[in-house]
Amino acid sequence: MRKPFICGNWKMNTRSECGVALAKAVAAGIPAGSQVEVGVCPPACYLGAVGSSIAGSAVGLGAQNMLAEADGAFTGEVNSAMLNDLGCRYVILGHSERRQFFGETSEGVAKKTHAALAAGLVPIVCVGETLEEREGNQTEAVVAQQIEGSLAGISAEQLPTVVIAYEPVWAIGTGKVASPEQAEAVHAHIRKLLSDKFGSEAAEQVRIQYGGSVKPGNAAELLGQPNIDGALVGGASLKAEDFLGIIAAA
Ligand code: G2H
Repeated sequence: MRKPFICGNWKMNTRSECGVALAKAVAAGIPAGSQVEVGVCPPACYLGAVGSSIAGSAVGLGAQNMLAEADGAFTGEVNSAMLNDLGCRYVILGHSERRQFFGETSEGVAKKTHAALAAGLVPIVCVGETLEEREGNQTEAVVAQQIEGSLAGISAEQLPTVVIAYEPVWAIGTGKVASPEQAEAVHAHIRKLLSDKFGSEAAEQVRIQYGGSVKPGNAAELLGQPNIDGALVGGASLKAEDFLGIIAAA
């Protein structure tokens, strides 16, 4: 009932020409009639070029971040109106790299989530624990706090539009992937949290992606779990062949 959603997070990689080639190759490689939703999130400076190259294809465009504010004096930033203008469908919010390197808080992510929804964008809200937190048996509490904070003020009617990405920080770009059982346990926990807060009907509709070293070789087992509804893919989204392999596994 939940459509699988595979999204590439290119992070701060690619250049215009190779990004366009990559996006085109992904669009061309998706089998006709595929039941998988696919997105790519290039760096902000390449959204226009990549977006034009996949216009009308089965691949949606997404941004990696945005500011919640309307136009104004915010040097170096982009907002939801600009992402709309460029044809974006998705925006990744609160990725752990933004929380870690740019001081993003769940409170700030909630503001962005509201702004994204108001603009008709699909927010991909990222949560996940560090290795230290996992080893201290704090995974469930940390994820609960992040979910609670990042979705503050969201209504049950808005919730089904939101995508959650569970990305254990210790599995990001490290080659260490959470086992399907570890990932499923946290995904089930997240769905229970959503169900308690928003009701089971809304919670059942929310796609919860797994992220952290997803590759063609581990994707099928992860995506076969009942509460894993897709993947947010970093490194393996930079090669069309690998990314298409993950899409094929969904
Ligand atoms: C997690 C993921 C993409 P990777 O950050 O969001 O990256 O697949 O490289 O671990």
